[in-house]
Amino acid sequence: MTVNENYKNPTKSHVLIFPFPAQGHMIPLFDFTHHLALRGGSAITITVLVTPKNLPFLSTLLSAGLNIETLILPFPSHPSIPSGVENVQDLPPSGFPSMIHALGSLHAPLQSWITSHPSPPVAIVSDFFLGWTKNLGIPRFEFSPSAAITCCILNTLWIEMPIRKNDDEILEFPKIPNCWKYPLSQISTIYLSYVEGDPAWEFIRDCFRDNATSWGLLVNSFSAMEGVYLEHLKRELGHDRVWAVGPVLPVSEGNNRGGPTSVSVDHVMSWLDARADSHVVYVCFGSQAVLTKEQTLALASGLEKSGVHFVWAVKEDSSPRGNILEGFEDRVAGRGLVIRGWAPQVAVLRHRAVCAFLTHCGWNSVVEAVVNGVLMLTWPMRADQYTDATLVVDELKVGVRACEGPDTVPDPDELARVFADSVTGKQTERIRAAKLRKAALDAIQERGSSVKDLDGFIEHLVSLSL
Ligand code: AWU
Repeated sequence: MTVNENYKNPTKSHVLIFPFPAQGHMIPLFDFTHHLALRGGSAITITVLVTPKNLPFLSTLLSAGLNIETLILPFPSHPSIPSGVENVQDLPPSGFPSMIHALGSLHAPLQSWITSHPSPPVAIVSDFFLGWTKNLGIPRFEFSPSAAITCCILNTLWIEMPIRKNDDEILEFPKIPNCWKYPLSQISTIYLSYVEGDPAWEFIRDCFRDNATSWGLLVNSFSAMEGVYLEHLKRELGHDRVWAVGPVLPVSEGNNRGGPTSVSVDHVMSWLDARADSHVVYVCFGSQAVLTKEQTLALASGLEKSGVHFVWAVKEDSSPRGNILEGFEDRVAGRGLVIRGWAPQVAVLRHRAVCAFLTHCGWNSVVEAVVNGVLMLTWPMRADQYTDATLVVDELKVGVRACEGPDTVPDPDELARVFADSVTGKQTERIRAAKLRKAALDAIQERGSSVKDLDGFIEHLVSLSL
């Protein structure tokens, strides 16, 4: 993406970027910030707000020689967050609400930084979990690391607050195109945990409601994939300051996208180089999900029975489980590569040898599979992953269901069939995935829809400082 020299802006528009401290949220917003700095050139200057322990994740961005400064504020203490923890990676999935609530305590220090700044930001771009940043006296743009359909569903849930009776109740969303409906147990985990009257939960509810009344919205998606939902959002929000700027991809293969790993990127790449085209299944469940011992063994059995070649990123938590895959790796040697810890996911999905991706349907993983034309085998577990899976399988038809649920232990024989079929069959889905890949790449070309939206956003930023 080249600098757009058309922006005439002598005063430079200063924009503050505020990510939510979780890999799946920081990665897309930092990558977006990189594209924003490149495209905006000298017309804008950027400050990124992080707490001290999340500063290392900015290393790639800060070493890119761009107009980017940092604002480092101490992590606020919170009764439910152990001292020293500043990222939800170090909390159980149930830690999201506490993290959202804790970060709200940055309001005062952030407000005083803005007020006392010699050249204060004209706007703030912040993660959708940080709706309170709408109340800092400058226009706030929500950045959604999730799909446009997720924004539609979250707006409906937190504004209409449908009564939750039981997990099996079917919740309908008649105002959203294609009339989505879900068992209550499959919609936003945070919404399901909401406790009326609890001050922390009232704060969280207000954060989500602030999203719907913020100045604008940026989504890591593109109009050819989610146009109907992007147009619904413009109608629902009452303005057209909705910009689809995806697929948001890393500008460079920065090292620090995640965490430690047992296998070097070079080894993974040379292993894949030795495989035939479209022969490898990649298995990864994002930066947070940790499979139970039973799920891990069932998945290993399915991979072994299937006979496919695979790369499996196994995420382990601190629980002392020993090597539950002992013997498995020997039995699949030569056709299976197990990575303990962080896999180079973007590079793996881009490799010619990879043909299918068993994924939990975190939105970044979906976007990365789409932009590489890789068939998705869906196993949604929580949060927005069920709606992502529905979009992928039922609407876009570029994936097939493999399993669902955070506690489900899959049948190894059924899983083996899905794996084998994903390498030899599913031509219809594969053809559709190739077409969607082209649409994704077109969106981020010079005259593509997402570059036009990025330009529209930058022009709007420049207009705020005139
Ligand atoms: P992804 O969105 O795929 O999954 P989570 O990490 O679970 O993040 C929200 O982010 C999702 O919509 C939520 O459902 C929730 C959350 N990665 C990697 O490079 N190597 C690894 O071994 C593991 C992950 C990268 C991957 C992607 C990101 C994970 C927005 O799912 O490439 O960019 O980490 O994000």
